[in-house]
Amino acid sequence: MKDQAGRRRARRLAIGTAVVLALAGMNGPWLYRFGTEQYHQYKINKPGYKAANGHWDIIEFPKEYRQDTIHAALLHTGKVLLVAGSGNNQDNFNAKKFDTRIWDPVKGTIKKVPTPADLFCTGHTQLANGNLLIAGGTRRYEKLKGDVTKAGGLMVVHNENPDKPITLPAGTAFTGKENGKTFVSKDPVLVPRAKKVFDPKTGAFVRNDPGLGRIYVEAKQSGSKYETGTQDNYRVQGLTGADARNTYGIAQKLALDKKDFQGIRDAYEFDPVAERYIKVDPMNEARWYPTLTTLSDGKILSVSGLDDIGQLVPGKNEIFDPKTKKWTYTKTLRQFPTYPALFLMQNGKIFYSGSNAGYGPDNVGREPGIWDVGTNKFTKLPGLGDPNMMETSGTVLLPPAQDEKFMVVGGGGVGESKLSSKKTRLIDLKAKNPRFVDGPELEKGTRYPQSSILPDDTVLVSGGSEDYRGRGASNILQARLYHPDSNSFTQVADPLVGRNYHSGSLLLPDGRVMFFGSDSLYADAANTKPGKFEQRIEIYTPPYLYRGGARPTLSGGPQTIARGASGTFTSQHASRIKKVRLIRPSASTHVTDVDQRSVALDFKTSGDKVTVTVPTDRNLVQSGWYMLFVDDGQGTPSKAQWVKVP
Ligand SMILES: [Cu+2]
Repeated sequence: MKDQAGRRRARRLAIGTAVVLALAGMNGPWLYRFGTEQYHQYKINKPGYKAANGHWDIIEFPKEYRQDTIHAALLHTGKVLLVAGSGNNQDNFNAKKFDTRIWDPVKGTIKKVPTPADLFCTGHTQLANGNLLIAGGTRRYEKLKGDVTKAGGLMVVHNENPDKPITLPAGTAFTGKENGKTFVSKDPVLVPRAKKVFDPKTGAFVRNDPGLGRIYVEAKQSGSKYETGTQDNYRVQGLTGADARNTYGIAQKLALDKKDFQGIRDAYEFDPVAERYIKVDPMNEARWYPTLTTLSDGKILSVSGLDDIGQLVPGKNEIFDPKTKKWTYTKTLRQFPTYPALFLMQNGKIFYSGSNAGYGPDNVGREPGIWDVGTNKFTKLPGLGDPNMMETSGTVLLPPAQDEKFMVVGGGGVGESKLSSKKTRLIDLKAKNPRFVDGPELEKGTRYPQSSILPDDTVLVSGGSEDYRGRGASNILQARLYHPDSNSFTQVADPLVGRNYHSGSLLLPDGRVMFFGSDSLYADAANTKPGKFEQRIEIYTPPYLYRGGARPTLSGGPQTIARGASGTFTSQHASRIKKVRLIRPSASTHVTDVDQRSVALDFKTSGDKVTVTVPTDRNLVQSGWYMLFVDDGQGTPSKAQWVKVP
């Protein structure tokens, strides 16, 4: 008690001192700022302002529920899955503290969900059965230069024997033929047998192509004297006879430089009804930062990521079959930087906008194009503005999805570059010769812009930062609505919370938009104090919910409508309905959300009924759960009804 009273007194004294200091420093500008802040609060809360600009509200969870949300997905229960894993926090990782929450945006309730692995920087997409497929995550945190004590890196083990594969156990030693230095493997590796190559015309044997295995090796002892300068060929210790001749390693420079994050193979389905993770077959490749995209046949393509030794996956892509729940490699290789923005097109091919989240060499897979996964043909798309600033840009399929127009927003230079782009770029994939053209500019160069499709066919573009991870206090507290019909932006109310790296947004079934995450490198403008992860949620309520007058109602109707089929719903405002939209729920991380899309539906009204028809194209309307919105003549949407397209 005495202690507490003493502390309280001390605090009162401290507050008193602070007030005195503030008063001492008080002058014109301070009073002015106080006054403008009050006026600002008055202004942004006026009904007329909200009806024109919308409104932002911060949501802070009770302390024990807060987490570093890196991933968010809207579930067909109307709740939002928020995944942190270790949340870019090495202490959490070391303590195996992996977090997931389920939040009900209407009731405001929040629940903890046991998290089976470190899903920090996993990939995800909505499945036809209503589950969320989640694959990849974190095996090990990065080690920055200076923290790396043992020289190490990638060893590519070669097997020249066409008759059998060879397994090298963990702890295998490799000695350089030139440099004489010895490195030891951290894990076992299976090296496939060599392939015999024959001349296709004569059938004569030409050569053996060695089987390759990739493994991380490091020096036995600490220190820079064990570093190597350049590429060398390595003898494998402990092998004899033909094995010793057929098996060898090749490594580039093995040094004390930064070691990147390492991925995991684990994959899960998240069941929104049971609210738990269900383990499925692991991927063939470990992946940290993969993109998962639904293909024409309903299978899921998994692309890119850093592998289990922290290297960009060398073009090995794989496909998940939701029926067998197993993964199979695609037949050919194609390499992309991490979290590539890959979208299914109406012709069944994949559109790659060039957006990505920033790991991988700057000359590999950076150019946008159209990819035929079956034949592996890749047709480059010309005209992209600021092509060297595609990292941390955002890509969105503009509404309605039928038009197949995409917008690429902002972005920055490779790695920790200070460059960032003000541009938006537009491309019409239905044009005869599609090419990017510049759209309206943002005021500032913007990395990490969050973009969400709204049911009235506008796109909310918000936040981001001018410099890498908000350096120099460069968060951008601005939001705009993009109007595809007039190709223009209108600025709306400013968000209250800055959001850069590890952030995202998603449309809620009631027409509001939820924002999560942000991971500033520094807490101050001078870049001297470490940043803190942004754990607050923010909700944007668009102008259409402040217009006065009743929003259209929508109720009843079937829960399932097949492609090509119709369903009849009840609306007290049926005669006012001007648009019907089917919106696929978001699954978002690192401002990458390849799931969200808004499909226009044909409809008829009669009395208080509205009958909607789902298009027949499976590439346009992928199987799964959707939010069905009806909009009145002002663009005011109903609340969504959930509809399953089988
Ligand atoms: Cu990340």
